[in-house]
Amino acid sequence: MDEHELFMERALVLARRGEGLTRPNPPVGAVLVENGKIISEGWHKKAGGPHAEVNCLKKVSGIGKSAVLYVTLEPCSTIGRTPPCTDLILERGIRRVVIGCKDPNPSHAGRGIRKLRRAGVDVVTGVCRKEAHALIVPFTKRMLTGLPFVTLKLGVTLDGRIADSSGTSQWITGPTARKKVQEMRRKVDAVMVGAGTVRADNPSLLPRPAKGRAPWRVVVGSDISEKSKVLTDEAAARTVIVDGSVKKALRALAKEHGVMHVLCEGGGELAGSLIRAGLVDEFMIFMAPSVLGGSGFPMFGKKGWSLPKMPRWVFQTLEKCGDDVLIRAVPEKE
Ligand code: AOF
Ligand code: ZN
Repeated sequence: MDEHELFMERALVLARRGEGLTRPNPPVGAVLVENGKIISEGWHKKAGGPHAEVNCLKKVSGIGKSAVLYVTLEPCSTIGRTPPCTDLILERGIRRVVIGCKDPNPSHAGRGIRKLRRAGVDVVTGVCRKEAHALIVPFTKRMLTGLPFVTLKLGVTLDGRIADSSGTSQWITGPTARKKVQEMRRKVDAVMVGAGTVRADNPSLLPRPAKGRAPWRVVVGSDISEKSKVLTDEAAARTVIVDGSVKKALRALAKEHGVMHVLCEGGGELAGSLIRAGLVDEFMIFMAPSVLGGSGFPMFGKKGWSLPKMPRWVFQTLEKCGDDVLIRAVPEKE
């Protein structure tokens, strides 16, 4: 790893602290380096609040000529809720900026880089580009399509069952997998389930410990008890009931509440319908080394596909997760 990558990795770590907090803005991290040492750090905490660069630069007074600013995302160049970071960089006399990836926001894309270069700043781009891109995938999806990025997470047996014939699903996967799901809930803007899952498990759908994070809860189907946790707990105001088109509801959540990343946690019927609607961007399948057999609930519902029409995925990663296995996959592009 070269020096640029080392400091960009640190900026990425800082940026990740903002995941789940910044909607509709992307999580961004910045570090200021002088003589090979980090002298200041910052990250974006909230839309409307200071950008990562501002949080990083406000902590230092005199900035030396040799200082290098590392930012995971191209600095913004126009006035949004906050003034442009490119102006601040120039004002503070920074002569060298290292960027992770370009901002997909059409009102910035490439402009920030050009503006800095025109002012004589030495700009290096694409350092840790893959990771920097990966971090803002939900932001990019919403920005370019108006729809949030949907991760479908299911905990299944080896034979693809999510509950036994009585509807009991707790617990198919082990504590390590469940802990990982809590981490995932902390990073998203909304957690979605079908009404059947609310009836069967009465989940809160909130991350534990919450630590200031309160993703929207989305329940698809209206047939749930008034006493359900999602309707009665302290975060009840943030529950949306969808009794119609899921796509429309997701678009509205993206538009009105800046929701960029939705985690769907089942059940099978909703999972199947999301696939049919082409709404799933990523699959996270936790597979337990156990079997429920034919009477258990199938992970994608009762209705299937014919072989020529079956959905195909591309496996991305496969890892052991406690006693279970975590498969990350994405839909195959036609
Ligand atoms: C940066 N640094 O930390 C972030 C950036 O409304 P505003 O002023 O907050 O601007 C939002 C846009 O700025 C957002 O759509 C994205 O393009 C960029 N986000 N840019 O230089 C940051 N969060
Ligand atoms: Zn900015």
